[in-house]
Amino acid sequence: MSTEKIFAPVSEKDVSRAIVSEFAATFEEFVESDVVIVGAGPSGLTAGRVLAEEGRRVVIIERNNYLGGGFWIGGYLMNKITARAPAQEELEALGIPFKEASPGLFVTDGPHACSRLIAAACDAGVKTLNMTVFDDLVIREGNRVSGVVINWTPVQSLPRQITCVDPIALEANVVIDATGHDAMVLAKLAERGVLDLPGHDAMWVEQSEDLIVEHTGEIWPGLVVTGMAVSTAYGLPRMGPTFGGMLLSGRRAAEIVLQGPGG
Ligand code: 48H
Repeated sequence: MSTEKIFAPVSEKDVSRAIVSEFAATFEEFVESDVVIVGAGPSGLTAGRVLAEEGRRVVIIERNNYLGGGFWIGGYLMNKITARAPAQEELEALGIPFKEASPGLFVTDGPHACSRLIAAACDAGVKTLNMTVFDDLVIREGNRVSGVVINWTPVQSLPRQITCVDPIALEANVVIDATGHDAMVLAKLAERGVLDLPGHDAMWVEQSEDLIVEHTGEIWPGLVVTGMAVSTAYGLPRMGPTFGGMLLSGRRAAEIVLQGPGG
């Protein structure tokens, strides 16, 4: 039997050191960035990718271990994703295979589409902090949003009587709320009574997606809203399991940041 080893001689300390030093270096860099996006669903990943392609330093905060939000599965736990024209152009640009289910309606495999969307954001230079939960906003002069307060997701499950773990903050020129139905970033302003958050309306596919893209934008100084959070913010109809509006809203959010203050 050969005594030659297949793998390089690396010990436990080397593995630990590689993880700690790389994580710390990335984290240190993104303590201050151009854009912080909260939520790694289809709208947040698209906004992040477009911004990073334009050279912006972008970090996405995601409370789950996995990225992708609701883009892995379509409706009713079935893993097919649909998109209405012209959003198939977004799928095409990412090399996601799809077919036309009926005129103007396209269907693709959720896992294939979602993994491509994540990879494209990472390839463009977006950094991600997963298992990290948005906790609050940093707000400064002129009521301008200037960053986010975050914590490790598991901290939320610790009993208060055992420990209290204070969060930390990241600074950014612009924050994007891409947290979907719950609009968690906007909810912090609503909690303080300074923003009305009506919640989304009933389903009406043909109305909702145009309205979401139209309403995507800066909702508070330094704070842009995208994706399903736009419906929640403005009381717009929901669209059900079709995702073109999320992709185009993410792109629109990025364009607004690029044109606007802090862009
Ligand atoms: C960190 C957080 C926090 C927090 C939430 O839900 P998403 O996929 O969001 P969108 O808007 O990109 O896409 C919406 C789409 O998936 C959908 O639900 C549709 C089309 N519904 C239509 C209908 O009629 O029902 O992703 C949001 C992401 C998720 O990954 C969350 O885990 C994350 O945001 N998130 N991350 N801190 N406090 N809250």
